[in-house]
Amino acid sequence: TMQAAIFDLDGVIVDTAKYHYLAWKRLAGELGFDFAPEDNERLKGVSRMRSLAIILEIGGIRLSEAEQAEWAARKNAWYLEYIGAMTPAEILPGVVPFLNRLRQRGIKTALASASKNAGLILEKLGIGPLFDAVVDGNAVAKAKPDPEVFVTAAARLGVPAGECVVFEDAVAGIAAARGAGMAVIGIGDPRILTEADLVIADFTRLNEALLTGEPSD
Ligand code: B16
Ligand code: MG
Repeated sequence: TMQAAIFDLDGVIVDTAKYHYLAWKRLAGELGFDFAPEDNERLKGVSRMRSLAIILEIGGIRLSEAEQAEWAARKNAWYLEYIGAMTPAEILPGVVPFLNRLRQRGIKTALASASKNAGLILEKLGIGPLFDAVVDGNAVAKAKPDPEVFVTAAARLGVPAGECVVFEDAVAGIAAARGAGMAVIGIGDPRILTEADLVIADFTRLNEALLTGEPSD
C-alpha cells in the first residue's frame, strides 16, 4: 500500500511555467532572438542552468561560464519579480483538498521540485504546512531525470521507494520517479506522458482511493 505521496511543484501544484516563460523570453529578447511558447515545453522540470543551455542553443549563442551565470541570475531576478504577486488563488484545482485528504488518512506528503525557489513559492501559496518534507533544487546535486530528488524525499519521509507515488507533469520528472523505483501518476496529456502508470488531467476528480485501493466517497 502507498504510504507517501510526492509532488512536483511546477505544473502539478501551480503553473509557474508561464512565469518562467516570460523571464526566459525577456532574456532571449535582450540577447536578440525570439523564444516561442512551443519551445517552453522543453524547459519543464529541467534545472535553471540546463534551461539556459537549451535557450542559448535555440538562439545559436555561445557564452562563457561566467556570462552564463550572469544571465541565469538576471533571469531569476525577473522570474522573482513575476512571481512576486502570486497568491493562493493560483494553486491548481483540487490540490488542497487532495493534500488534506491524504494527510487525514495518515499518508505522508512531500514536495520534490527542481526549483531553487520552491520554498518561496510554497510560502506565497500558504501551503508549506501541508508537506511533511520539502526537497528543492538547493538540496540535490543531480537534476531530474536523475532520481536524486525523489530518493531524497522518500528518505526524509522514512518511506521505502516502493511505497511512494509521485505526481509529475514533466517527461524528465517521470523518468526520475521511475528511476527511483516509484509509481508515477502523470498530470497532463497521456500522449506525452507515456511512461506514467496513469495520467490524469488534474486533481479535481482524484481521491485517495487511488492510493489505498478503497472505494471513493
Ligand atoms: P528555478 P519543477 C522546475 O520546477 C521547472 O519545471 C523548470 O522549468 C525550472 O527550470 C526548474 O524548476 C528550476 O527552477 O529557476 O526556480 O530554480 O517542475 O521541478 O517543480
Ligand atoms: Mg513540473
